[in-house]
Amino acid sequence: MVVRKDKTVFVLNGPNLNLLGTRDPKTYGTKTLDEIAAGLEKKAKKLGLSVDFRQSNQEGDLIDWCQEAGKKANALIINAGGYTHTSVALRDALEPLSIPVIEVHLSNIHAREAFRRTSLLSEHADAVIAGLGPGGYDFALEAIAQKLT
Ligand code: CA2
Repeated sequence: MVVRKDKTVFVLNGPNLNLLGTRDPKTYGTKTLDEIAAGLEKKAKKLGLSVDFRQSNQEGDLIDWCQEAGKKANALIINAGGYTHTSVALRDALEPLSIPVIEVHLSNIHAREAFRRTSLLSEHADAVIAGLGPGGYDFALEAIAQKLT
């Protein structure tokens, strides 16, 4: 019997994304992060992938998880929240990764305040998706499925 091992995609979410669905629906939509995770896990199954979906408000956790992704994951999707615009340390954690990395933002960061228009992470991402709401995670997963097959 052949046992297929699904390829693993780490999906990392940064600060305050645990608050999705509680306020600011105009900017971030109405779905909670748990709902986004559930939808993505369903989609992953169909694509023959396995998703490891995580959120933390701590910069160090996100850095540790990027390092872990380098050892265990086949691809990484990251919405680093506010750390996108500030964290040199997180950028440094992405730099050595040799797996596909897709940066996702729910909102169009380029159509918002000036400080959100810069991402320190994008240079070390293969692609960036912004402004498509939770669907951005789905598109990222589909792109990764294509890249990995
Ligand atoms: O658009 C995105 O996905 C962001 O990464 C979201 C971050 C923001 O700092 C980035 O500039 C863009 C913030 C997520 C906070 O989400 C909340 C949702 C509801 C209530 C409060 C915060």
